Amino acid sequence: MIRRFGVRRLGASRFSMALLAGLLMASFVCMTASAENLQQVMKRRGLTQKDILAAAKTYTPSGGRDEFIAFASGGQSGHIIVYGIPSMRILKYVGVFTPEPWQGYGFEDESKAVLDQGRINGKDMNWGDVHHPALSETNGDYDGQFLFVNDKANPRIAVIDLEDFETKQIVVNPVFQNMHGGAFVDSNTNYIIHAAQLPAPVAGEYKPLELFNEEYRGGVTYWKFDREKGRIDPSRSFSIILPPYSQDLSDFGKGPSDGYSFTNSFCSERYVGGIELGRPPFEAGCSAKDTDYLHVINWRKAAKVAAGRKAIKVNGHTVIPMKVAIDEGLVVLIPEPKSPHGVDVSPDGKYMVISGKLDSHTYVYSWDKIKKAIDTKDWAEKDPYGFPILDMNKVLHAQVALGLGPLHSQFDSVDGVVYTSLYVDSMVARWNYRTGKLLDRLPIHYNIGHLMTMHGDTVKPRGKYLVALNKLAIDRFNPVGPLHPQNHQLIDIGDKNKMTLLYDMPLPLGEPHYTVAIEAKLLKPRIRYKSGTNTRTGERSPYKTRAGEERIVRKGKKVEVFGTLIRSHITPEIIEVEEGDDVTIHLTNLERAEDQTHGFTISKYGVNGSWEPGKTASVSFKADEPGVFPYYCTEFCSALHLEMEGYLLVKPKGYKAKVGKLMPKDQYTKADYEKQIKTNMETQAVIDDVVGFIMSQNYKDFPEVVALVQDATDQLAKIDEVKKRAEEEAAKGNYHSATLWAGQWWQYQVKAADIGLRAKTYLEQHGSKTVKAAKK
Ligand code: CUK
Ligand code: CUA
Repeated sequence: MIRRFGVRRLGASRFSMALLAGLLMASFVCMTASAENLQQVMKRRGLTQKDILAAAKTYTPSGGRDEFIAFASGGQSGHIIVYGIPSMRILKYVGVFTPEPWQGYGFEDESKAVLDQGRINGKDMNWGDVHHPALSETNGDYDGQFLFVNDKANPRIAVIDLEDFETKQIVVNPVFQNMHGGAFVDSNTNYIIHAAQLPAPVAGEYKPLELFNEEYRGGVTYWKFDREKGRIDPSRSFSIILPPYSQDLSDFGKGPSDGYSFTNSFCSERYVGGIELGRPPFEAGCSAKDTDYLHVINWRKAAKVAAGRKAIKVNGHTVIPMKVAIDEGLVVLIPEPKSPHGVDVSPDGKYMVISGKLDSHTYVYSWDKIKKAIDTKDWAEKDPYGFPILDMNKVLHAQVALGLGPLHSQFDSVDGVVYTSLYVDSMVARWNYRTGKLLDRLPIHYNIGHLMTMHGDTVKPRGKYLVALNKLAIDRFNPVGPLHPQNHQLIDIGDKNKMTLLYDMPLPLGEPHYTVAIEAKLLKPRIRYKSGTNTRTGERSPYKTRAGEERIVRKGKKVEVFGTLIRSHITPEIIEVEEGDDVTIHLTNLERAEDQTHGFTISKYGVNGSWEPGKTASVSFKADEPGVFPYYCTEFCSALHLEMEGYLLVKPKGYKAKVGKLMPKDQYTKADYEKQIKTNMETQAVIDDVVGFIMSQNYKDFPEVVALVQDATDQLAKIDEVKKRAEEEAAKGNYHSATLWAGQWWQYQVKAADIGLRAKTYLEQHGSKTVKAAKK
């Protein structure tokens, strides 16, 4: 039918007949290919019914959104990895402890200032061993406002504001040398906990290993979070000094156990290895005993003690010495399974689930029993430092054999149901911590570390999905050399009888440890900044520059450029300095439209940055190399992106300028000018059309469109001036210049039209007035 219609209609020469036949053949093949049905695809790709069902549970069509957003630690990369669940599509890498060039993080002065907060002993620590992200909580559930994450290697905590997914603050621990057990927050994000791991003399002092028992110490830091400011307040933070037991993972209590925190430990043997000195190694000595110590800490009382006179200052930081902690009854110890790796408090706050890597049992402790023992001072014994130890059997609720190498646990939306990772067995165990019954086990690939369920460490787990965060991928993906990606496996936990593996996602950016996932609807990230914002402080930048206020200011050897970025030019376009000048370029992105980011780089000067709509940031450098250095925008921001360029001229010392002609002044004629004016008139007609459409709609109901209209209006407002100049030059018979000014007039029109068309498309797609009416 189609074939006959086409041939009859087009007829014509042999040549075109041949061409047409070719085209029709091609379309015929296409039609066959596109008609391949599900069974055929399954056969071709070797997929089973089960695969198709799994695909249907994760596949997210173009434009579709995810139900949950996950924040994975980026391991050695020092970043945070953001991805969607169930699609497992990676959305962003957030630079935290490490520079991230795309976001300009660690390149602009403003973000350098954040990274600089993380300097230690005068050294840049441009990497981090990122382990545990924690989402801020209100009443025990995620509120979508902040993300905290720790660096284990260089003991630091970072604050990321989820308003824009940018790192805002890094704090360095002033008393401990290495910290693992954080970040975890209490039910209302008063404090962020961070526990020291490998014991060391306090405040980085030197002490010989022979004094390990007397001088080496562990401890826990409680960083005070100031909600109003969205920053950690070091002046109201404190640490408790603890025996050298290698304090490890921690968790805060909830509900009845709110006010307490729980910190594991390993190597409570206080063993010091030294295989080369003839001593048995750390791993032997650190796992000799059958149990280690769970530290139960009354942090609410500790905060009061920290504010009182018994606390001391070490490196300007508030510290509660061990003796004070013992006298005030802030800490009790409970024996826990050997070499534990996770302590997880149940959603109701009544149970603590702890697995020992070297004990095939997972232990469930009862908060009621612990509290009773604490209240009645029912100590079994004291440790060598004087901390009370409870009788494990009096506070245990259950011991459950789940499999080999149990590590971490997360909770389900179904009451009592918990999931535990089995590192050695490479499995996820589903079980009930109330009854102690094992419900199901699912093999994963391979060697799982943490696991994560949706809101799984809050008072209100959402169930649905579990992600196994596996340490080894081995054969799961196409090989990419000896260093393999990590493997995050998505598991369906919606079926109450059986867990089902849905999807493997390679994570190629360091070894992620923990991950947290929040309902996407709880996140409300902004799409633009208020014009002139220093995004790292959230305040208005003193360097904010408006259109028309661009300028270059010289004070002695210091040159400051106040510039702007907007499709498709950088103002100023030429920057002239002298060799040896200290140059700072402050740039403001004037755009309001969504996703209109500009980049800025100066070739061979190592200058780079990213400017999202409304952002002001600065780049500084010494102009120590004379020459001509092009600069340009690094984001493909518009049709004239390549023309978004300029020159930095660094004049050699003592250079005397010779006067010359910049460009020919008679290239364009009257005919060129008239041709350009005609084009401008035609373009204006298109713009009028688009504007007419937008104005006829309820566009003010769509903030995205309002922003676009503002941007377009800005562009159009610039036309008056260049139009006037074009006309003046033409009146004087300077057609060369007149043509160029008329050309610039057209540039503004094109940009306005481009923005206008985006607004029009948006209104059409999002159902504005007439579109809705048409649908009825
Ligand atoms: S850790 Cu890496 S698997 Cu730092 Cu929480 Cu357990
Ligand atoms: Cu701005 Cu490319």
